[in-house]
Amino acid sequence: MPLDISDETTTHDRSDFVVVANRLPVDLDERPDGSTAWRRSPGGLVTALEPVLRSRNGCWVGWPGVADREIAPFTHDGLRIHPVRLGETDIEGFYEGFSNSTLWPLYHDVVVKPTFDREWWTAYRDVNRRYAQAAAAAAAPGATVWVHDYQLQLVPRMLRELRPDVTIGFFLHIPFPPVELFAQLPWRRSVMEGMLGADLVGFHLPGGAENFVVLARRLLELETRPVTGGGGEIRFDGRIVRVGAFPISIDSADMATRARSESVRRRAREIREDLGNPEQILLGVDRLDYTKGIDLRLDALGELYDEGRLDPSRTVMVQLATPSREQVEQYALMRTSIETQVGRINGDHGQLGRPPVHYLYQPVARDELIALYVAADVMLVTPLRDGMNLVAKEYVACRSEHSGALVLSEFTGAASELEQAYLVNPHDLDFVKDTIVAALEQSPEQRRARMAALHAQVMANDVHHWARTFLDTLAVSGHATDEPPHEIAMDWRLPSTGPFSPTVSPVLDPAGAPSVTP
Ligand code: GDG
Repeated sequence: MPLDISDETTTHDRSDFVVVANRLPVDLDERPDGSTAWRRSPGGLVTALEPVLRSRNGCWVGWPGVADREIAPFTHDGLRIHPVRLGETDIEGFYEGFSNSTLWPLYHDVVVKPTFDREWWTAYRDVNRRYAQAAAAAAAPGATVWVHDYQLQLVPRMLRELRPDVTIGFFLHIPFPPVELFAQLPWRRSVMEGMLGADLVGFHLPGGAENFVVLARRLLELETRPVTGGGGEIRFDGRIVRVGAFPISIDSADMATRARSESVRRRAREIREDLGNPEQILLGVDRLDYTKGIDLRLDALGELYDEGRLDPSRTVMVQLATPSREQVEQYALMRTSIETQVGRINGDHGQLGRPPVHYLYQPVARDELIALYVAADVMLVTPLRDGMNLVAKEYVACRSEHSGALVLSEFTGAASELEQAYLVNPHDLDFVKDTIVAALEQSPEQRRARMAALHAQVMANDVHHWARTFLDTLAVSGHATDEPPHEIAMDWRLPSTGPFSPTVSPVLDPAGAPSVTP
């Protein structure tokens, strides 16, 4: 039932632009003396959206990261914040359960078996409704609402029921899986219909957009059509839903500037000294997650030391693994197994005070991370599946001098754009090993040529471009089906699929069915 928004006493507080994401861009800092303060959590999303949030009286709807806190909407550093309350059982069922033990593994090629639990689904639906209600309360008449990611796929439709007057965009930050994987989900219809509540549904890659359109046609039997330049349109519920690919990026100029600063350069030199002045430094930076392929790159490194192809006194590795989802069993198991691997390599190949693998299981400050990027000769990014992977782009943005090399999994979204990286199939251990050696041994000319191309790509396509392109497309999307469908040439900078972006299923899309892409 639509929400009554006619009350003039409250509408002046509502926002013309609302971002809805699982987490707020601020964290509640609880000090030992019992006092609390809000601290900005730096992230690409808030950086990208800040100018729009400020110019359009914007508001951010999300969870503040602490359980069972009822917090009234407030303004922090000029940003309007609308907190959503989650209790302990919501966190278990909605966040740790359905979001991170059902959807996350299912959408990442079932690297780990997803759990289908009916109670988690109920929690997911209930919590999505709460976010939709908060967004409905925050949005001014005719506002634009941008909903983010897999935790909130039901919000667009729920929000549309409450507020048919608003324009709704949805962006998925993780891969959208091949059709036969998505079809395993017992609640597949509700999830599809949830996203179809949006006027524009965005993915990182054309392959994800294509999978979504095929599912709409095959599973929901909706009418679909391709759009000039890629993506598609779906007729749903008396409206046209636009679907497209918008590869996310980073604040490239800011990253490059920080990397060139004297303090970061100095810290990078100190890091090299602290590591014992090795000839070459390999670096891995990931949330500790089974999708990131940390174990595979350690396998490769261990074998290279075992075989004497790398000398542990000359080539060392730093692996920064940021703690993540520690309450989820698979993450705890993964941590133990990675730490066993690190221990074995250091036990076999280290000397006193000189371990070949330097492993940190803790978040580090932004400038420390950038100093690590600057210090590293070869960056190892080897996920089994990753929607985009911002770490790869961050490393490249830091290489203004065109030094360094990027070893990059073909199964990341970033591989579609960073074609000059050393692309690897992370499952092919011998190839990963050979590629690491090739990246370490490349000539300075090769290094410069490859990195110059990568750097130019990342500098030209930043997160501001991503946000602008999505919001511009959203502004011209969403119209009643009695109007002729728009013919909008989208800003496609990618080939129609990445090297290994999800493919269209032969199961639900039999050969001969009309393709949705041109
Ligand atoms: C999801 C998708 C998609 C990491 N450790 C520290 C730290 N980080 C920062 C990195 C980077 C971010 O976290 C990680 O982003 P990724 O893209 O690599 O990976 P996910 O967290 O899985 O992100 C992914 C992304 O959403 C955006 O759409 O690319 O595919 O899975 O920015 O720098 N930052 C600091 N200290 C750390 O210790 N300061």
